[in-house]
Amino acid sequence: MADENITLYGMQASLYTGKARAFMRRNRIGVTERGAGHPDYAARIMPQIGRFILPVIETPAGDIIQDGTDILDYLEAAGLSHEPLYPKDPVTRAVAHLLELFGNEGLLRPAMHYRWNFDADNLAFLKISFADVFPAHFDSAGRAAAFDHASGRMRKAAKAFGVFPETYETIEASYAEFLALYNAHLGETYYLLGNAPTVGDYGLFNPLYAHLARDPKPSHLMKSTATYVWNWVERMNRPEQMEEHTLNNPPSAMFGTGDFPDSLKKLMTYIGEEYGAEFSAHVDFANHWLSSPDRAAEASQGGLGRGMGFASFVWRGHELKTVVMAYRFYLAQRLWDHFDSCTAETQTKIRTLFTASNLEVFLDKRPTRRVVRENHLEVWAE
Ligand SMILES: N[C@@H](CCC(=O)N[C@@H](CS)C(=O)NCC(=O)O)C(=O)O
Repeated sequence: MADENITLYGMQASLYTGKARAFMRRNRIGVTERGAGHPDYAARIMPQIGRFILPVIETPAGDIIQDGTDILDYLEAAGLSHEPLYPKDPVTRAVAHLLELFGNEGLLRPAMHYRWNFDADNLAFLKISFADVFPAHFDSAGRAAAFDHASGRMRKAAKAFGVFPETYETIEASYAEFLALYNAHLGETYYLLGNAPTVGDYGLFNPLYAHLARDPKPSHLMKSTATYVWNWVERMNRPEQMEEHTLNNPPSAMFGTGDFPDSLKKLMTYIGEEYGAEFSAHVDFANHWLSSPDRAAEASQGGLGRGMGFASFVWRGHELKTVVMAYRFYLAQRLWDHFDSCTAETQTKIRTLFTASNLEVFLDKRPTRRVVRENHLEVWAE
């Protein structure tokens, strides 16, 4: 390797690269970023991870880690972080895992809508941003063709997440509600769960950075209607040690069970409304899929494609069908593993808190098999 830094293969406009980069910046971990158009990505990295996907890190010792969540855990386990990813209080940690799941996966509709349905505002910007993943030898016609191909795939992906002309208005209203709630919360605290970022902040950072803070259309929306959220995005992405002074009474520690502010509980209630039915339908779909003998045999053969099929549910008055991805269960398992490891007394506290916001589905609705990651792919465990 060229230096002693970790190499991050990513892209400025990539949603899932955001949290890996922010974590390394905040923890001042030496990193050299390469766009995935770098020749090493195609020649050395892709053959090892088996598909085109971002982010990936390669350590000076030659370890290759794919997946934003696995990257954070790897760096934390290597002792490279100075801010703990997981809150010590077990109830707070359950909330962090819920927000990790929702942040990674529950805001894809606004992220994709505000990126791909405002071409007059966004397209010139996106064309330049996407060049990160194109080989350097492409000429301008090659870049234009590659952008058309990549953006065509992403516009298709937006539909798979439920973004259609009939849902645009509801997506905008629902995202405005999210921004208002998160903005109100961040008017009381610098981070989601107190005085330092956790996996919950990093989960939310994914959609709220590359798409919703950075693309021109939603960037203006965030700056003009949710300034505290914008400030949080900047803070999450900043390597300098900051002495903050802009809030009147920010928490001096992480929140604990007894002192969750109302603004956090309102955000949790929003998650139940926004994402509960979808999550539940996806688990039902996966269990049905797993219960068919052919599928079960297929599942035990190794890597899963990204999407298993489409599940139907009602979202804010719309009949939606969205793509079911095993990766979401991989994230939800982190909440379940934590919950299952807690004492009965703590479990009761977590359940009481989740029930108050209609979030029991996220504790109780589970696939019949676990998802594990093997050779950089999601696989159903035996
Ligand atoms: N769970 C994955 C999600 C990665 C992911 O979907 N990355 C996108 C970029 S933000 C990607 O590589 N897409 C390429 C494609 O689907 O072709 C992670 O965090 O690594």
